[in-house]
Amino acid sequence: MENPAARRGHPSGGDQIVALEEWLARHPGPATALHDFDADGLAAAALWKLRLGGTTQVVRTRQNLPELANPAESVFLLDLSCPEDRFPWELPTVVIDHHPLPQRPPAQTLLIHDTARCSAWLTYEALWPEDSPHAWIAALGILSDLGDSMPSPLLQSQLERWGMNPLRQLTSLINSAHRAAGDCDQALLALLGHHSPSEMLRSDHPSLVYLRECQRKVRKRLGQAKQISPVKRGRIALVQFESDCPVQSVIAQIWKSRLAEHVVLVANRRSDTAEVQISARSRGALDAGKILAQIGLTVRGHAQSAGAVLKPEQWEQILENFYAYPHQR
Ligand SMILES: [Mn+2]
Repeated sequence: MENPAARRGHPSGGDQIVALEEWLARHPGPATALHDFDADGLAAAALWKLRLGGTTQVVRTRQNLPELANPAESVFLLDLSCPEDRFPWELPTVVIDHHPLPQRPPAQTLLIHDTARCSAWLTYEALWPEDSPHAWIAALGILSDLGDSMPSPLLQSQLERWGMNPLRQLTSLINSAHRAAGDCDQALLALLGHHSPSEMLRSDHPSLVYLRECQRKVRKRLGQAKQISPVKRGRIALVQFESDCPVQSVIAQIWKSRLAEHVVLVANRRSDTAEVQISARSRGALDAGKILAQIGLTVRGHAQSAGAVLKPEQWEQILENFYAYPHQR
């Protein structure tokens, strides 16, 4: 069998992709792809739908997986981690993801997994030949999750072809849907409905009109949140604000570059929902999860990039621990 992944230096030597080919042959029935709401998850979903044509369903919270909204015979889980033990459905499932794997992935699961890549990148490699016209969509996912200096031949070839600015602008537009607490299906429609970055940037398609509106709202909210100064206790720098947009990870990213010695902890007390959204970032050897555990806060994700969603009363308790923190050391 032809094995493009092996040629591209895929870490599994292409085994995962051969396994996916076999899996697709065994499960020809209707499939649903559950996907994350950011540019990586949306790009993965667009690449999946362009190739397999099934139903997509955006997952609005990363805390738990929803029930399937449509009947399906198999499921793809894109950029949503992999749960421990079981899914909320009893269907054969493919997980395409780059987050750390659980101890016991659910039975009947095919894993397309690599922590050194991102989900759009893995989806593109698994489903598309190297020179497909959709490579720019994968590049948006890589740019959003891994940054422009990622030594990915796929990303670098697309940056050369289309330019850094257009791809950055599109990544920002795609991400503005979830950052404005808006309709992420509009971002998916925008990716599916355009043939190139330049066409999409110039487009007056309703999905683009919508995304530009989201982007204006996000810029306004970010401008407000950027005014807040961090409060430091021990190795933790806390930035706390109230907003109707989930902009906490952008704010955490901004402070991370200025606070190399601290775990940046951003708390967004959502004014439109009864939730406090947490985003944590750190640099170097600082493990955000370990340091935040010292104030009783459990975050999910990577050592240097993690998050959580708390009830206001849970957050109040964490805040108390935070202000008492230096005395506990
Ligand atoms: Mn991702």
